[in-house]
Amino acid sequence: MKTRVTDLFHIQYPVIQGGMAWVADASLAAAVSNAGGLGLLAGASHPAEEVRKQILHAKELTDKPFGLNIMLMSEHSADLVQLAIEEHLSVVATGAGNPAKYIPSLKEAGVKVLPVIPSVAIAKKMEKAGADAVVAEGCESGGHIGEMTTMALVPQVVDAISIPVIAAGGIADGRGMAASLMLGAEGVQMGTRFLAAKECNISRTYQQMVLDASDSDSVVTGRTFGRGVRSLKSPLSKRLLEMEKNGAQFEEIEALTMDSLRKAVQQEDLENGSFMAGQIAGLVHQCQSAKEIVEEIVFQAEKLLKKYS
Ligand code: TUI
Repeated sequence: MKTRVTDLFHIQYPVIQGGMAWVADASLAAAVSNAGGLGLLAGASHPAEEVRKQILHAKELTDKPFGLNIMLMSEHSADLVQLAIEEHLSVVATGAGNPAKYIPSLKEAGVKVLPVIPSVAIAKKMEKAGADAVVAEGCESGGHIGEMTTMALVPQVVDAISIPVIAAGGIADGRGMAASLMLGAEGVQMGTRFLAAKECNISRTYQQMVLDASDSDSVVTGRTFGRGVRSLKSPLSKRLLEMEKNGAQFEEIEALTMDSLRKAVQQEDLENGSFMAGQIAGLVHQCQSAKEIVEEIVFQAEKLLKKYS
């Protein structure tokens, strides 16, 4: 399956793994890259030297291209940009902010830049700033989200810009991938499906919650502040929604969410964990290797695309 995205990143399949904070480590990123997709390491809010260890580990696990996801709310963003350049990474993906000021130095160093965007206006800004491609992420996604759905966002972004568009949000199988390509996307990014990968090092509690989730088991907290975060229903999300209803401050909600993602991923903390996942979790029932996931999705999408061509 060749698109401008496979050419751009020198990968076999246009399948990109979400750069999930606290989740996307060397084990997962290398497994996705080895499977022919593009793995991403999560910069999250880690200092550069910690992320460097993950990069070196990933380089031991794969000789295929992989990238670093920089979450722009992190105080270490500038250091992570320098790190990506020093380590000659092939791509930097960004989320939760505007990466424009980092694009010239990354491009000069030959690092491809892939911003995640939630609207047409920001997509246009990113193209102008020199991004190589964008991920158009709908609000079906887990984690920090915008307001647009994938179905409405992707074709409007495709019409608005000339660089390749990758669809994200609500995609977990070949049907979602085929649909994304029909909308004009040239690849997909998936987070939730990879939460159920064998190489994904999250707590058993977290993985089981994803496998057990139904279509309506996620909620969005923080929306009143224009900073929505989608996670699976849990004691904490219930508490957060209650706090929000009672007029809690944004900082209170945000601080609680950030730290609780770590508690969900690294500890079996059902009470205080924030189990970020997308609406498509209801479709994910099985723990499989990254290779099985990537191949199954691509082959199913190819079959569907042939059937309707
Ligand atoms: O970034 C994500 N998803 C994330 S980041 C994250 S870590 C976190 N933890 C707790 C609370 C908050 C964050 C968990 N999930 N997705 C990509 C994404 N980027 N979604 C939305 C955006 C975005 C939003 C505004 C991108 C750009 C933007 O504004 C750009 C501008 O011009 O200001």
